[in-house]
Amino acid sequence: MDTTPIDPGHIEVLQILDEHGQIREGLEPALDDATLLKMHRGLVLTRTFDQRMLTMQRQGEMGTFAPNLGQEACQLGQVIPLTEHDWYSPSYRSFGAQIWRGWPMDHLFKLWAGYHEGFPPPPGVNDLPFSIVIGSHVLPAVGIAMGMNYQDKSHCMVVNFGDGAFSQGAVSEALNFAAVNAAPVVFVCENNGWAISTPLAKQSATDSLAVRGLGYGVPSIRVDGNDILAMTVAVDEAAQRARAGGGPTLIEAVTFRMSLHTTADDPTVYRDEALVEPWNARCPIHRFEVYLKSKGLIDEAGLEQVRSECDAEVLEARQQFRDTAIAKPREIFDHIYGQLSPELEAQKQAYLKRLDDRGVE
Ligand SMILES: Cc1ncc(C[n+]2csc(CCOP(=O)(O)OP(=O)(O)O)c2C)c(N)n1
Ligand SMILES: [Mg+2]
Repeated sequence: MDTTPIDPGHIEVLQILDEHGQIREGLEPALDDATLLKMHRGLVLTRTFDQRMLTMQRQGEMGTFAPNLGQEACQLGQVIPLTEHDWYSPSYRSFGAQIWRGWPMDHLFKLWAGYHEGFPPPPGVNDLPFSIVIGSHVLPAVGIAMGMNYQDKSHCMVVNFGDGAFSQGAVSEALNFAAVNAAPVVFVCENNGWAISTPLAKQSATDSLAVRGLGYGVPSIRVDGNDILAMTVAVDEAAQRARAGGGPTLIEAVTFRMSLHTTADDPTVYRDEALVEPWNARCPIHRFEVYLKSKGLIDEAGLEQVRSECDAEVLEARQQFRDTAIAKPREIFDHIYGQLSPELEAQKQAYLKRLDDRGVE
């Protein structure tokens, strides 16, 4: 046996745009002006959608949903480098990425209001529906990536999961399987510090989750998840390596869950608000706006215009949702099993009778 001490490996940490909107020397990516402005619009649209959804939920128009305040850059950065041929497997908090990938917003409103029409990915969008069973979608994502290998396709899969999901055994299996088989997959662990009420320190004995990738032989990197430039560059590099046959990458995107876990949650009962405060200064949108202004790409009036255009777009989608979402209470047993068990069939008949008795269509 070779008794040379084992190199514990090296985790690169990437930040391009610091908290003050300053570029770290020599790291500015070559993105054209139109792309930078499109990225900015994507960030603002994501936040606007999030805020409108929260209001609609509080007014009783929306079901439970998982806000993504503060995680906008992290989410967009993981899909900006993807082509329409690449695949994306989101988590329940990924609606910013889904909008970027082409999910119409009225479709997403339907999804979160509980209309089954909102769940399937729109035609032509190579995304999977998300799974609420945390971590369960990561192995199937590797399977799809393996399929690309078998079919000799030079595309990749990006799969998103949280710091909490990383504790699920299936995620470890997925990393190992992908590494051994050089599956073209980019694992993006969105480390927002919390898994509902469980802080990272109770989830992991290591500060960084990226170190786990080294044990599987997966190139791994820790990225400032509130820096859209760093996220885009890291995912682009990983996606290119995957498409070229270089196998998987693990990206730990460090961010923070500024808001509620879901609208069914109240973090004030388990989280000291003082922990949230420092992250206000790390706002991913603000720092990108400082950068765009310093490049002369936009000014205060231009920012105001983007905000009001995004709001109008979201309100139009909300109207579309209101006009087309029609509750069909008679369908609630129809989309789960191909054939109902005798017990469920009996429940269905009893339920339909109640609707009949009350004159519900
Ligand atoms: C297998 C499983 N166990 C428990 C839950 C309940 N649950 C829903 S979200 C969540 C926390 C997930 O945290 P994380 O993976 O960090 O993602 P985040 O919500 O922070 O985006 C838990 C425990 C679940 N959905 N699935
Ligand atoms: Mg989390």
